[in-house]
Amino acid sequence: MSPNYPGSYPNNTHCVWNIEASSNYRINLTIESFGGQLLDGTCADFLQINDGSAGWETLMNKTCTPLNNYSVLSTARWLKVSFKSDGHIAGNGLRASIVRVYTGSVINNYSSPIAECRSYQFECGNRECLTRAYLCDGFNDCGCVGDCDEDDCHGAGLDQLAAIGMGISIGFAIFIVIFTVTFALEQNLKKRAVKRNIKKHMEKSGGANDPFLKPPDANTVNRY
Ligand SMILES: [Ca+2]
Repeated sequence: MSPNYPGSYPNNTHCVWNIEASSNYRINLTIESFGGQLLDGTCADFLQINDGSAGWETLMNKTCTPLNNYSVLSTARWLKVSFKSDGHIAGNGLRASIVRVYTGSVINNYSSPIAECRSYQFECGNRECLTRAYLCDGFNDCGCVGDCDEDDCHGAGLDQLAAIGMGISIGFAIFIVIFTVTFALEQNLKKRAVKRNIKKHMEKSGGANDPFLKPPDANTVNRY
């Protein structure tokens, strides 16, 4: 069921159910009642059903208009059901049930579409895999309740603090490198400019005999 059923679901609701039956069963899903929101010809609040026979990409149905006693049967032993609402106006929500259907033999010509999470990902309670950046960011990206990305959030998480600290360190290191290189280039340019000026002056005044460039003669030094 969607939250608050049979009342209207909350705004910005995101629910995902990854359903897995035993190896010799398929899944019969019945949408007993559903009402979403159609806005300007686009599904604003919708229900989506994906068949798990070849990954989750096989779309069985996506709707925001009412469904009653609508049934689908999975090809293999997996189904994925998603429900999402936007930020305003809510419908009646979802009530559904599942029954496993014995196939008479083991379905072994399909592999599980439920992926193992990568080392940089977080495994949600509903077996969705999320990048850790989605943890404690204020949005329910997992689409579940319990062991989800927004549970047990007390301010910024350790991962977020570590990421912020690393970002600041990298930024500071880049600043130091740019500052050092710029300073060295500026000093080098100044030295070259001074050398050019001296060379020009020597060429104009006859070179090494130029009193301006020679050290002061002892006789020409004023004495007091
Ligand atoms: Ca989140």
